[in-house]
Amino acid sequence: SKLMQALRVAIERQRLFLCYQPQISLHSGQVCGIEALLRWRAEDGRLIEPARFIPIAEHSGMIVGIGEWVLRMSCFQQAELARHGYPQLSMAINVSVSQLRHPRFLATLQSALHDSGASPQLIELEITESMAMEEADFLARTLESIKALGVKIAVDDFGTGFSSLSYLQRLKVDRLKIDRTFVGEIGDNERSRRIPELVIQLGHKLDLSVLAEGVETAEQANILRELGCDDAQGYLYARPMEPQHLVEWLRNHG
Ligand code: G
Ligand code: G
Ligand code: MN
Ligand code: NA
Repeated sequence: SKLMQALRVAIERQRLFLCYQPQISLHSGQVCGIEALLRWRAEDGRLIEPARFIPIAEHSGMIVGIGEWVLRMSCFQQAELARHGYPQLSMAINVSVSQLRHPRFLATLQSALHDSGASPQLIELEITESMAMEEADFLARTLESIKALGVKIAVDDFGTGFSSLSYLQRLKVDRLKIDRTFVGEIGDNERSRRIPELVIQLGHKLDLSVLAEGVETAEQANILRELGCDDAQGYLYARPMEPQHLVEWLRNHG
């Protein structure tokens, strides 16, 4: 397709880059981590959203190379933040299923950790809930190898899949990320808080930390804190930003 060809050219011309969005502890108010988010700057300067090109990258196999690059860049960024005086910040990295399925994935992860000097305990791979559901057998083994390296696992978009709870029993994950569709309505009425509340309780019962995505207002943050949610991420705190702005942002918000 045309978009696939354009993506191929964009990779050659290094038009893909990572933005970083801070995550805040609702307990302390301090920054606790960062999520790396992929962006594509088109030749005319517009940004193309990952939702548009990740599926094409998956379909064409380009995701393997892209994913490898994302993994390495994010690990190097974590190590660089440590050198800048932020040695405790975790780095969340989105991974796709075809990336995990690739026989070289573990070796790639290991060399990214080794070459960058990133702390494995501060690297968190995000898998989506639908991925966790569909690939439970295969993932159970892969996640064990990943966790043997000390790397953490988060379930992204939690609550939007079919939420069969059986995979949570089987897969050794560390964190649930409440999807932003639940967070957006949380201030509207008491009823809209019931699912986030239940997810927080479920997560804590399973000894998982819980992060709310898409927090845009102080009211939402207050409600989530009252519900016991651990961490939050969203425009209230910061939009995803380019790496050159990250350290300055941290200095002003640390
Ligand atoms: O930043 P934005 O809302 O546009 O991201 C939308 C989704 O794109 C994310 O939730 C995530 O699932 C996916 N995504 C973002 N960056 C990456 C990446 O580096 N790799 C993969 N596989 N998916 C990503
Ligand atoms: O990995 P995941 O699909 O959850 O990616 C999160 C996406 O949500 C990012 O692409 C980011 O651009 C977007 N995002 C982050 N914070 C907010 C927010 O407060 N509101 C909205 N609408 N989107 C957000
Ligand atoms: Mn994510
Ligand atoms: Na999400």
